[in-house]
Amino acid sequence: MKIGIVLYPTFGGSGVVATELGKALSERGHQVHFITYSQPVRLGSFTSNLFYHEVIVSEYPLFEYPPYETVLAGKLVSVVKNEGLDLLHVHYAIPHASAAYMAQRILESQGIKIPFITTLHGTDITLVGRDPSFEPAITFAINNSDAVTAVSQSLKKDTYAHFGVTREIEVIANFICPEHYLPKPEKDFRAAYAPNGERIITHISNFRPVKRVGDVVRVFKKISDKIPAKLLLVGDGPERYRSELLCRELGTCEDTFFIGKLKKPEEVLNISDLFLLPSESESFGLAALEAMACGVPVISSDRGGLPEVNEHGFSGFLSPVGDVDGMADYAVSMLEQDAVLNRFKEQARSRADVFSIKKVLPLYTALYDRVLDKHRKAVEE
Ligand code: GMT
Repeated sequence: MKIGIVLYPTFGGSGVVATELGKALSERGHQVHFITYSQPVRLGSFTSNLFYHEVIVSEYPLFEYPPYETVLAGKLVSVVKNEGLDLLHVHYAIPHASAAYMAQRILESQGIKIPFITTLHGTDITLVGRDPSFEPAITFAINNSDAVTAVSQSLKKDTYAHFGVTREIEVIANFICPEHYLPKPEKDFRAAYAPNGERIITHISNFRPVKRVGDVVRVFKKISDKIPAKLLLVGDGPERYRSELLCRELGTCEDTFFIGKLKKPEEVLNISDLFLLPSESESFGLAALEAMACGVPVISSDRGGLPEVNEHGFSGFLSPVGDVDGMADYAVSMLEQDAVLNRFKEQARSRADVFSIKKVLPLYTALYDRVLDKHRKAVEE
């Protein structure tokens, strides 16, 4: 199969999932073409059937806002025609689904028929997408996709609740490639951060308000009042400065490390004892799944898709949003004794196995086959 994957190339979960999906498909013999504005951060090295097509928007003084969607649609038309793609799979509805729809119509006018699949990831529906100015285009593009998937039951429910979506949405959960998360002893720099055997607590995000990084810092303060611990904060974004101020206010700076963005989060996760994700909303929580894959238990909020990923009392614990005391109590209950912590670590890893690429990839390829089959029949009629 020749598949075009449209994605955000950044550290965000939707881009990571789309990149890993493309890599896994190419390893199984499919030809994959990534189409986006910059090289995806998780791409790594190329193989013979992986391609990257950059979308470049020309600058022109008239454009206060560069017309990315129009240029993307044009790029899709060109890649579909020149590479002979069989289908397009767009990750994140805005503006990828409407650009794909536009490309589909243009190609149809030239006698080329190609289906497109839209995968909804979260903020395209729960946050940004709810803005009334986006809603009509999103609803239309979802209803006119050849297939739509959502990364959790919760996101599927939210999509039906907030958009006039009438079509079927299939849930295909996010996934991890377990072998990427195996410990690499040469990269074990635990002693650099925790020289006296302190517990290492980690949070990874884009530091947007929805992630509630302030709660991470507050929970850590309560944990470190009881147990020697260090906090590693990975990522960057609008709330970083405020989080740094809060550390100073709470007097936890000495034990906190702001590491910044990392291409390989597993290097930090492999030395971590606990992962915190107290988000206001989270359609899935890929960062939590990556932590679990490294054998790191998770304390998260109970919002959105998180209960579908983090099994309460098994891979970690769930607490209501903002319940800093509850989250700290759960953390201490896990971190106090090695035996308890080790049990949770094993359980976290085994929970992550449920989301292994081996189980999830066949769901995508089966969907591709179904969509292509239906499409071929429609063309023949
Ligand atoms: O976390 C973010 O804000 C980035 C965003 C994205 O589109 O990359 O993440 C969303 O998609 C991820 C991959 O499906 C999910 O794991 C995240 O839960 C979701 N974020 C939110 O719902 C806030």
